[in-house]
Amino acid sequence: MSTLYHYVHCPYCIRVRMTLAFLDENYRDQVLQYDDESTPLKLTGVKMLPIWQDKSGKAMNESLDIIKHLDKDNRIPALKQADNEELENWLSKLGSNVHNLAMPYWVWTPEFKESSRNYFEAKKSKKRGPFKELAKNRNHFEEQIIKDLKYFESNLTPWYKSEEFTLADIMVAAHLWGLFVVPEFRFSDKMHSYLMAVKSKTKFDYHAPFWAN
Ligand SMILES: N[C@@H](CCC(=O)N[C@@H](CS)C(=O)NCC(=O)O)C(=O)O
Repeated sequence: MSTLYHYVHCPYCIRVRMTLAFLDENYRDQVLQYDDESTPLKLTGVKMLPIWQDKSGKAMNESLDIIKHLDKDNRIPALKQADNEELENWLSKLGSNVHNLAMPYWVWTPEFKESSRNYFEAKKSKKRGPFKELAKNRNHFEEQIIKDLKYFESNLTPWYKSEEFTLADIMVAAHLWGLFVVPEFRFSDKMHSYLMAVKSKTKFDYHAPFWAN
């Protein structure tokens, strides 16, 4: 059977999990500890997830390449190139604030053990500063996210820049899903309905790996 190696909180991994759920693929779900360097290095030569390993043992990374590989019958439409580029820029700005806000919470979910939590915090703090400081500034990150989401909401027609569900919706929802872990964060009614529509379309279940074994 094919295997998906992933981190539960990782937005790029969630893209692939949403795609797998949408395509109704059967696969082995393997959540890796964040401090496990040897498994990804052995599979692809880089410590980066998601990794998809097919039945023959061939492994690949890069979420969008994996999605293209899985969606052989082109069941998931894509937006035009220019819209995709705009979306990537928006996601990278939004993603930075989402990570700053959510990381101090993600590390306390059952995905992490003590050693992977310490590894994650040490690695991420190099770029973003200590998690204690991130947590102190959470109102600022939240304000930025809410501002950026307004731009996004104005492009829902009813899917992102489209009358039909596309890969862009998977990419957006995957980047936002981690915010559900932040206790006081609230999406607007419109965003919440949109995310629930993506969930219902894909049959994605964020917590399923925690209950799998
Ligand atoms: N461009 C890659 C990005 C994947 C990525 O950034 N994965 C992060 C987790 S969100 C990772 O594996 N980081 C490992 C590390 O920093 O140790 C994709 O789309 O798959």
